Amino acid sequence: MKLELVSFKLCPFVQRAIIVLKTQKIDYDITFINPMDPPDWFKEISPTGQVPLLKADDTVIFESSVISEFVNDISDTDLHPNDPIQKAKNRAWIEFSSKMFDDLFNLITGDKETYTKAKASLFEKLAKVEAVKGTNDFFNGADFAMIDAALAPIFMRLAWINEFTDNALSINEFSNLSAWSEAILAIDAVKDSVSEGLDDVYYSNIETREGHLSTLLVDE
Ligand SMILES: N[C@@H](CCC(=O)N[C@@H](CS)C(=O)NCC(=O)O)C(=O)O
Repeated sequence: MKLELVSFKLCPFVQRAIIVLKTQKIDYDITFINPMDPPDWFKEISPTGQVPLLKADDTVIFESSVISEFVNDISDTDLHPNDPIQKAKNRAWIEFSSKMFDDLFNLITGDKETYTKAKASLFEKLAKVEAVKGTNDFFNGADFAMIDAALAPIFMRLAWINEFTDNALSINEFSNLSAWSEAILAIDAVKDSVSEGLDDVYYSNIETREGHLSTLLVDE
C-alpha cells in the first residue's frame, strides 16, 4: 500500500501521525502544503481542509487520531494496551489532551487576558493528567504507546516555550509530567518527527503573532 501524508511543518496534529508512522517503521511519502492557502488538488480531496491527510493508495483518510489509529492497525505491533479498559482509558486521555492544542494556540496568539485564561485552562488539564499518570517512564509502563505519541507535540512545544522565555510555562510543579516529558522527548521517533530548525520557526511564529507571549521572549 502506498502512503502519502499531506502535511504542514508546524502542525502538531501532523506530528502525532508522523510519530506513529516512525515508531511503527512504516514507509510513507510526505507532501507539504500551507493549509491556510491550500492548493486546488487538496481542496478537492479534503473534506475538512485540514492537515494531516493521508492518502492510502486512492483512499483519503483524515483526522489525525484516525490516521494514527489506521497506521497502528496496519502495523505488526500494537501501540495500544491489549486490555479493552486500558485501551479505552488511553483513548479517552488522548481525546482529552487534544483540547490542549486550543490552549496552546490561544497562548501564542492572544493578548494578556487571553494568554492568562489559556494558561489557566492548560494547567487545569495538565493537573488532571498529572493525577492519573503514574511514575512509570510512559503512560502505561515501560513501553512507548499511542498516548505517549499523542502528548509528544504538547511537551515539545512547552519545552520550546520554556526555553524561549524565562520558563513561562514551566511544568516543574508536576513531577510525573516532568519526568514523562523528558522520557518522551528522548525517543528517536519523537526527535525525528520535526524538521531541523523547527524550534526557530516556532520562535519566529510567536514573534510574528505579536501576542502577549511574544513580550516574554528572551533573546535566543
Ligand atoms: N482535528 C484535526 C485538526 C487538524 C488541524 O487543526 N490542522 C490545522 C493545521 S495544525 C489546519 O489544517 N488548519 C487549516 C484550517 O483549519 O483551515 C486533526 O486532528 O487532524
